[in-house]
Amino acid sequence: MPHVSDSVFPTCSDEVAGALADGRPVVALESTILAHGLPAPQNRTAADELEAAVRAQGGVPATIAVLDGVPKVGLSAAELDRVCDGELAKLSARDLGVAVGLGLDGATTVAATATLAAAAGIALFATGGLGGVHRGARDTWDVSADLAALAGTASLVVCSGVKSILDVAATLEVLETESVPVLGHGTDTFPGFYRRDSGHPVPWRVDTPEQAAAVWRAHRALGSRAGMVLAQPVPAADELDAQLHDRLLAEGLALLEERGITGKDVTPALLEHFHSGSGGASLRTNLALVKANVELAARVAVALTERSLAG
Ligand code: PSU
Ligand code: MN
Repeated sequence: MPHVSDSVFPTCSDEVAGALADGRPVVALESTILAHGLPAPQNRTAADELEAAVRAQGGVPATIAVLDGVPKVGLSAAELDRVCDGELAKLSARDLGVAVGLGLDGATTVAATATLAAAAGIALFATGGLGGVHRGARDTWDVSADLAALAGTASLVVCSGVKSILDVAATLEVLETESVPVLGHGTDTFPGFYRRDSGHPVPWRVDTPEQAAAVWRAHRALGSRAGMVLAQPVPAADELDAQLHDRLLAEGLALLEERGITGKDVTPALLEHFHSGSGGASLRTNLALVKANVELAARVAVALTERSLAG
């Protein structure tokens, strides 16, 4: 189990600690999507809805953030308020030590959340879209640390593919190089976040949470240290219109250039452009896909705890 040192071992809420001790299904949820991916006040409602979605499937939610320098796994309502209200820093895996060492607050990305979740013993993790290789990465070198984290962290991330703002083909190549299995759930094509189909095939397909759980068990039993991606498309009724999507993407990328936005501000700026430019349509899409991913993650977590799969 990768953990940094005993002094920064994540602090689990009583509920999460109890569930882990009893071997009950737990699903990790990230906080960057709340603090930087969704606007207020919808982010606070989303935080509750996502946790409720885990519970509805029989799981225990564990939203993760760093508060006052403490990596927390499982947040109280007041702590969720802080994540959603405040001006929290965006913490990727490399920033965890800084935040802990300096006693800061921060919202954790996929990379940082997966690191803390695995350290706490939580395999399942749900988010919206994985970070990846950005368009133009040949010049900017902008490749999300989410990929490196997945390469070395035992985390099963349920997502709607990678954000369509990225270079999807290059991201899939990196995942292949890093030996991170990529599974489509009920689909032969890799999802494109706001859109159901990124135009790229998915290497493997499963059709049930039980199959995903069986693959994860075997992946771990074979000794892989890598994570795994379980990708499912946004529900058809919530998909963003193709033309609107393509227009907002072109505009958003131009805006980045114009404003000189780089580094960790790129993804939040593009998501915000989609949300404002679509009059809220992309926000509905984003919320719908995260909720569906959280539900699927909880079902896989439940399947993992079932003894019939133990062999
Ligand atoms: N999924 C969403 N919204 C988000 C993210 C994922 O629906 O805001 C966040 C995750 O925290 C992910 C981050 O790790 O975007 C990627 O940021 P970057 O490209 O800077 O690595
Ligand atoms: Mn980046």
